Amino acid sequence: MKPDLFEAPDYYNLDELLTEEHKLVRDAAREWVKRDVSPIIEDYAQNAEFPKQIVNGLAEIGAFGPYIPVEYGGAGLDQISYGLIMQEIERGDSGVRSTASVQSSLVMYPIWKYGNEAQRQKYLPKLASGEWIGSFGLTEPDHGSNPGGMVTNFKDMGDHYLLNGAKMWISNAPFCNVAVVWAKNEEGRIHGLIVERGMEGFTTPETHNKWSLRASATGELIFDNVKVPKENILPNKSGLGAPLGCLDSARFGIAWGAIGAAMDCYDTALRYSKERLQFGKPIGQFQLQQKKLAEMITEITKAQLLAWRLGVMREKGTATSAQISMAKRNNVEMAINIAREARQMLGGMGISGEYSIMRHSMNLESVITYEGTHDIHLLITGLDITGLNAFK
Ligand code: TGC
Ligand code: FAD
Repeated sequence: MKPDLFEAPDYYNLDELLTEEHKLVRDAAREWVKRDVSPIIEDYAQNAEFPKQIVNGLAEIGAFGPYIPVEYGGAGLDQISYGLIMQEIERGDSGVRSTASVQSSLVMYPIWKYGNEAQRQKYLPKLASGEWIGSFGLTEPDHGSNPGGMVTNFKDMGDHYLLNGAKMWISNAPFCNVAVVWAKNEEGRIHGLIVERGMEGFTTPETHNKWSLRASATGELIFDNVKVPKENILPNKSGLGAPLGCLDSARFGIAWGAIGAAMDCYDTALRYSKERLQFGKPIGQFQLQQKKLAEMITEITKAQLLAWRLGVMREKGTATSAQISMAKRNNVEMAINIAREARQMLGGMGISGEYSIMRHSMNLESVITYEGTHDIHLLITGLDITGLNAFK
């Protein structure tokens, strides 16, 4: 792969909206991605392998639990810092950002918010340091967009719960040490259970043949009469709102992360347009190519403003789930469109692993699907503005 020459676009001087701490956190993540992710990620994606050696680095830049209090090993940062870290990681690769998103928002967040003190003390420091990796089991083979229909279930056996069912498309599953699993009790109420690797009847087969998110490990979580200790249930919230609350946090991170992927594609295409000569001129001198670049930077700038404002509202605690949906949907679509246009600007080189664009483009096909599909987020906005439910 070409050396990482990334220069971040900031057309509206948005750095002026950031604090010194934001910039320090962002720059540390940016440097780490340049040093430890960019040089290796193409090979790992080509080999469909997660680069486990970057786990310590992710922990060091605060990517595991950016906003989890320091007393539990988290970085104790604010929401905009969290967003900036996700932006920088996804600038490197969406699959690496996936690992950080799942660990932070889908595993540490529910343990912190819905768990008891013993659970926080037991799991959060190990997850923050990267000693343990977590996964989040909500999606099932027959229940993706409609997680409320899940069939994974547990029975109260007196001194333990007996868990049965299967989860599919689970990031980090093949090597996770611990999984936050959503399942129904005998009354049909959804609860979160903490399942640990090594519990009898718990297996995590890897999903192969992915053309997208190849540097992230995806798999199933299978529960065949797994005895889960009673102290492993998350006691402080139940119902579908519990997993959906975690998704709010992860979707917020994706709204920022997608900007990173888009910035990388734009920056690569801009540089290429000045270097590549055709008909005796740099291709960046042709109006058609300038149109692409001008539209890219306009869309990136709009997405940056949306994410920043959402971060301010998240920090104040006023952002609604529907507002988060709008940002996730808009910014991922923005990124996928930019990846496609940028790829065309590189001509044949656009499909080569010499450059990051095709990898981003393929990754974003997962990002536009997971954490709620593009359609589902549109319907969430539709419901919010009309009061009419078009899901069912
Ligand atoms: P609905 O009846 O609307 O709601 C059920 C209960 O949940 C509450 N609620 C929320 N609470 C917190 N945050 C949210 N965002 C919430 N949205 C809804 C709601 O108030 C209600 O509470 P209560 O107390 O009245 O019971 O539920 P529904 O069954 O109609 O479904 C609504 C729908 C379709 C929007 C929702 O189910 C949905 O978002 N579907 C998409 C599924 C999804 O996003 N799955 C993601 C799986 S995880 C993943 O993809 C990780 S990828 C990670 C990576 O690698 O980065
Ligand atoms: P479906 O729900 O079957 O949707 C198929 C199509 O129908 C979509 O276009 C959808 O928009 C549309 N559709 C569905 N319902 C409606 C409706 N009411 N109105 C209009 N259109 C509708 N899940 C986890 O729990 N944990 C993870 O860590 C995780 N990681 C993932 C990693 C990857 C790489 C991928 C690809 C997925 C991951 N997922 C994870 C699962 C992801 O959240 C689901 O794929 C997603 O929610 C969509 O579910 P589905 O694939 O079953 O599609």
